[in-house]
Amino acid sequence: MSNPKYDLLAEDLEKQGIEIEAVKSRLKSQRIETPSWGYGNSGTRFGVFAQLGAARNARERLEDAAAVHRFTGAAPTVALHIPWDKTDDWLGLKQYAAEIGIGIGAINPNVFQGQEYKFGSICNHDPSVRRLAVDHMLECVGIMQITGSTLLSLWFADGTNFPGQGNFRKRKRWMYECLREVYDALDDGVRMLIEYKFFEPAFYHTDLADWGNAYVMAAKLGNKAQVLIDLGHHAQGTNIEYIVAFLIDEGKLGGFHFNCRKFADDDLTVGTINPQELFLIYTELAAAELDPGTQTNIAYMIDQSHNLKPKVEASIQSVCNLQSAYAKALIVDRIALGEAQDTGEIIDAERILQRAYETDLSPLLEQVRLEMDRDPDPLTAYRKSGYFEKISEQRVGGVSQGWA
Ligand code: PSV
Ligand code: MN
Repeated sequence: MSNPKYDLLAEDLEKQGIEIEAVKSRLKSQRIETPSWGYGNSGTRFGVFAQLGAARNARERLEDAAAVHRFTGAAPTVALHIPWDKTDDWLGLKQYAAEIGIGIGAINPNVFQGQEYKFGSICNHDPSVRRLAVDHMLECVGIMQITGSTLLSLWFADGTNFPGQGNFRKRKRWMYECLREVYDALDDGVRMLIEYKFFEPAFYHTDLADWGNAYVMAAKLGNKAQVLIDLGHHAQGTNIEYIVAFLIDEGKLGGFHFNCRKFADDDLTVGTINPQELFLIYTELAAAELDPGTQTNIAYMIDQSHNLKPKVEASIQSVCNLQSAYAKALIVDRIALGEAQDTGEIIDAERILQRAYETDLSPLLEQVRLEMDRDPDPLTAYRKSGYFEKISEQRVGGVSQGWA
């Protein structure tokens, strides 16, 4: 079935020298992982607002992730957080995931919520707490062997609130020792991703404050360790696309947590407040992907826990925003951009990016979804499906296992 809007767009893009079939095939292979913790009740430190139909346990969270994948075709895996998703039957959970059409992705240890972690985990002055944290991460490595997960995704709440509270250099060495032990337990083909955050819950200093800190740890550990960029973990003015390019060039960009940084944690919808920034990030990612000399293995994950928007809808919206940013990045005229950069034509370089960014690619994305046997408008299709009504009726009462 031909779609006149798509035909017109395809014709225009082809005139610009863009190979439309190649762009479509990249879009079809785009994979985004959603977080299990995004489907349960969550909130801010001021309070939690319960939502109708919010997932109460790991199985329900898998079901929601599977729904997001059914409608988008681009979110085939879900990241788990341990112990929020803990079960005594990992094999059973894995089988259930397969039955409902979702895979288990990154495993996220939680070494920040237990009472014992009040003064941190792997940088804690108390060796017995550091031991506890390492043991929990090793337990997660064991879980990965059952679920078949290839990513251990690490974030630490370690830091101090007051000058003099901690010995920075000792903490740095403890961190490395602990990470080393976990790293050495990783199987072949498994990677450790190290996330950084310059604030919260500690505000005087955090032990992995920025990409440089995470990079140093990853570099010392070895090839299986890489840096994870969470968009929310930067100061407002940070140029994230530059960090992306730099880490890719060093072979140390392992993954993303997509969200929006205009929040005191990291939970706003990716690509809604600053879509141009997301496009510029994807422009770097696409540049690396299209360069035969550059090797990348980047895990694209969302890290958002919506407490205002309906959760499954917000996840579908986020996946669509990521598809849109990627599509625009794929149509950048890279040859012309390179020429403009090499000749110092700043205005031309900027206009090349602007042209791609301002092109409405929704007919292309709709066409891609149709060719993938999905509805061209995932959000509307989801709303019409009755899924939300079903979970709202079914998920009443019971105890919620997880963040809140
Ligand atoms: C911390 O802010 C973080 O970004 C880490 O990735 C956690 O694992 C996640 O949020 C959920 O709390
Ligand atoms: Mn994160």
